[in-house]
Amino acid sequence: MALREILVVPHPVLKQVSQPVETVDDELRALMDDMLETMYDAPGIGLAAVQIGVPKRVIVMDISGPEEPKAPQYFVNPEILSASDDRLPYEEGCLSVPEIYDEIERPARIRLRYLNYHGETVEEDAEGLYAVCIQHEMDHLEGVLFIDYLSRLKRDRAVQKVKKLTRV
Ligand code: GNR
Ligand code: NI
Repeated sequence: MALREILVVPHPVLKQVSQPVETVDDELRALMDDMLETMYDAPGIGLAAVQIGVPKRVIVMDISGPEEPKAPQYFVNPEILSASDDRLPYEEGCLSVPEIYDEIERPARIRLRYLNYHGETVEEDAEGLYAVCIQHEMDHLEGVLFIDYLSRLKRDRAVQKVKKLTRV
C-alpha cells in the first residue's frame, strides 16, 4: 500500500469526467487500497480516484465515528437509481478544497447500485451522512466539486484561499 498525493483546486484533472471500470481485478483493488490509506491519512471520510489523479469511477469511504471500528466501503461504477424529493442540508468540506466548509443541500435519501471490492453488484438505500458523502463523491466522478453549488463569488474566494494556502 502507498500514500498518494491528493490534488487540490484549481488542478484541471479534478474537472475531468471519470471513466467506467471494466473489471474489478487485483490491480484495481491495489488502487482502492492506496485510496483508503490516503483517505485515512488525510484524514477524510471519502475519496474519489480522480482526487489522486486517476479518472476512474472508483470511490472509497468510511463514515464510522472516531471511537467505532473502521468500516471501509468501496464503490466501483456507482449509480443513483432514485433520489428523494426532500433535501438534507449538510456542512460539507472536501480534501481537494482544504479548509473551506459550506452548507450544501442534496436529496436526503437515495437508492444506489455499485460494484463492491470483490466486483459483486450491490443495491442499497442511503440516508444521512452516508447519502451526503456518496453524492459528494459521485459528483467528483463528473468533475463537480461542492463549491460548484456556491455563488461564483464564494467559489472564486474559496479557490483563491486554497491557492494561498497551498503556495510554497
Ligand atoms: O472528508 C470529507 N468530509 C466530508 C464532509 C461533509 C461532506 C462531504 C465530505 S467528503 C470529504 C472528503 C472528500 O473530499 N471526498 O471527496
Ligand atoms: Ni471531495
